[in-house]
Amino acid sequence: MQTAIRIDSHLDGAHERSLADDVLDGLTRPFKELPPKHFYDARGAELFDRICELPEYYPTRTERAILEHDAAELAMLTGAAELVELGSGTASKTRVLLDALERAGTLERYVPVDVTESMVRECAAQLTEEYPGLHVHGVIGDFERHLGEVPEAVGPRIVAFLGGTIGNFPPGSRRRVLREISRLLGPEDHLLLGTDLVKDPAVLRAAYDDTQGVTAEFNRNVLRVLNRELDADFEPEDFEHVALFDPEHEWIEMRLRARREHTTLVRELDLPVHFEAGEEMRTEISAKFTSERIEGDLAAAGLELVRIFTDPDELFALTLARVAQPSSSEQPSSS
Ligand code: AVJ
Repeated sequence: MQTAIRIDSHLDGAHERSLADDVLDGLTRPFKELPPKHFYDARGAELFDRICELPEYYPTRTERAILEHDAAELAMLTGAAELVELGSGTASKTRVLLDALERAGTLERYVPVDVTESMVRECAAQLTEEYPGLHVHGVIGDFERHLGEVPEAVGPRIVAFLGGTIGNFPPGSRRRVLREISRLLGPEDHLLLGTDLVKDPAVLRAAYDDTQGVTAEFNRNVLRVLNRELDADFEPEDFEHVALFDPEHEWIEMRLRARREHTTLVRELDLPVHFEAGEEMRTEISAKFTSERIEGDLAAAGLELVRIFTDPDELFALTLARVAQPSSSEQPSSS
């Protein structure tokens, strides 16, 4: 008998090395910068969950509403036997899709890909219980490095990259990530991509600078990660949370602004880091999209749009895409 759960782990200390490399690289630049992926230790993940519940932070609940509204349509358009989810986390939105695929009678397997081992194991156990007959093949790893470890498809698949996380990548890397994801897609498969949309800057700024200060705490949490993992001596309260909308790039930037001049020591790297009073360090970009940008990025990755699903206020988009079919104009028939 085949067991319902299989989990492969690809964690090998590379994550810790990448933190050290990113800190050495990012904190020695003239404009200091830390990549957002290091926000998510246990406390960071918890703070992010709280952000998702905030009245100002519309993306999570809007994406869920779109899924709830259009899951049946997605099941019909894709006929998917499996759902591969990149950055699956607690898989809370996943159930909406799994329900629709189960109702359509096509669901066979769920493949969560996430760096957090406990989340992959717990959701595998829960989902196999909730969906009798479902196989779960978890991949514990980083979606920037371990996409090659995703198993062969068991049938038509949806690769879901939800939440708007693609917006964390600047334009060039974004297209590289999409191209790598596209390698998981055969001719019968689909990508389901969540992206936040361009809108009133005041709405955007509020979503990243909530009145309760949860996002500020989330932002400062990266300093606690550095303190713990690299034996640094940041004083998180020495930094002020900044969230601004850059209208030229159409992205939100989060920064940490030093309240006073000081030098921090990152002991594990033997690295003193000096901050001027008022100096700002970039900790995240979160790109906001138009349908043109979504289509352009897809095309650059060899993908084509099937359909964009959005909410009535057009706050957020879920885009269904597939590998670009050579069009008749590009490939004139030789016969
Ligand atoms: C998880 C990357 C989609 O950019 O909105 C939330 C992270 N940062 N509040 C986003 C985040 C500040 C979030 N993503």
